[in-house]
Amino acid sequence: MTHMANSVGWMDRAKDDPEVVKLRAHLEKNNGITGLEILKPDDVEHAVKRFHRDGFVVIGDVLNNDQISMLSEGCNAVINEILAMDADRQGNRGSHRYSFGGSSMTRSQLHRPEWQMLLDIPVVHTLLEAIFGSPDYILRAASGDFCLPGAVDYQPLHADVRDWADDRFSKFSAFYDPSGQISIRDLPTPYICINFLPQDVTRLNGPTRQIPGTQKSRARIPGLTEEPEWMRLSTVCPAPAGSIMIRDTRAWHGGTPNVSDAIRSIPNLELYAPWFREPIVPGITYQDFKKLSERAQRLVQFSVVDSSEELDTSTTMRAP
Ligand SMILES: O=C(O)CCC(=O)C(=O)O
Ligand SMILES: [Fe+2]
Repeated sequence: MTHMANSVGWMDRAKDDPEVVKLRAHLEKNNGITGLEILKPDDVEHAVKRFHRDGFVVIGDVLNNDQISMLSEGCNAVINEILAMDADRQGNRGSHRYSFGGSSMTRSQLHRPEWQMLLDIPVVHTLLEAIFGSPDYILRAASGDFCLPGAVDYQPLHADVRDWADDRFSKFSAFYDPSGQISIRDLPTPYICINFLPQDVTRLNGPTRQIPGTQKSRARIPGLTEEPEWMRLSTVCPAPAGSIMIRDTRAWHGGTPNVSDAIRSIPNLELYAPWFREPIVPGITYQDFKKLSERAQRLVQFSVVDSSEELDTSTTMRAP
């Protein structure tokens, strides 16, 4: 067991600061999407419908207890390395907020066995194949996020893909319509993120907020000062450890306050639709690749380091 003090957060804003106490009471009472459905792993048809309607869906009982412990220990090991480099808890996604991938030179944690384990969960493939309508989706990265107790600020709502209709000269543009008629939001989902929950996600520990049905919206995403309260409370909780959250990365979402006593981690796999690509940074050695199942090898085929090259997996606060 990797031990970790859960007092790793809270510094400038005290746990019993009156504003924090007030926020905690407010969240305890009001946080969470009303009637959030947690589907069963074999409820594939329903999951696909929900995903296309809402831009996300939650499935329970995907990880067993051994997988939950392994993933949780893997997260804690990485978190310990990152926090050792960030005494002030400045984070790399806002104060007390971090990206697992953004903290590795590979922009990924695919070199770790705990994230490799996620590549080989049959129900995940059944769901992805049903959503993409094809088995030929490809891994982009194995990453995720965590927030510490004391992450009291909201992360602004955002999408994880750019809307290329507004950003047409980006050198990373993989989709660009010169006539300006079609944007990435007019297409089927280009890229999915699956977050795996190694602990319960509660009203208080920083549940991700998801705004249902925004994956195809062309509206401007509201900033923190214009965001209505119902959106701030539109969080994916309560959800038990072992669940997964499957997200269309175009849907509006963001981090929320962690005013609990414990770290909340949401390690992930990020997957491109068969027809969509952006540059992929290799994250797994050929030796590790050879140990994976055939199914997992197909998934990571563009993430393997050439056998003659070294993989720099060192921890950094800001990946290149
Ligand atoms: O931590 C979360 O709940 C969401 C984080 C996120 O969406 C991001 O950093 O892109
Ligand atoms: Fe995000």
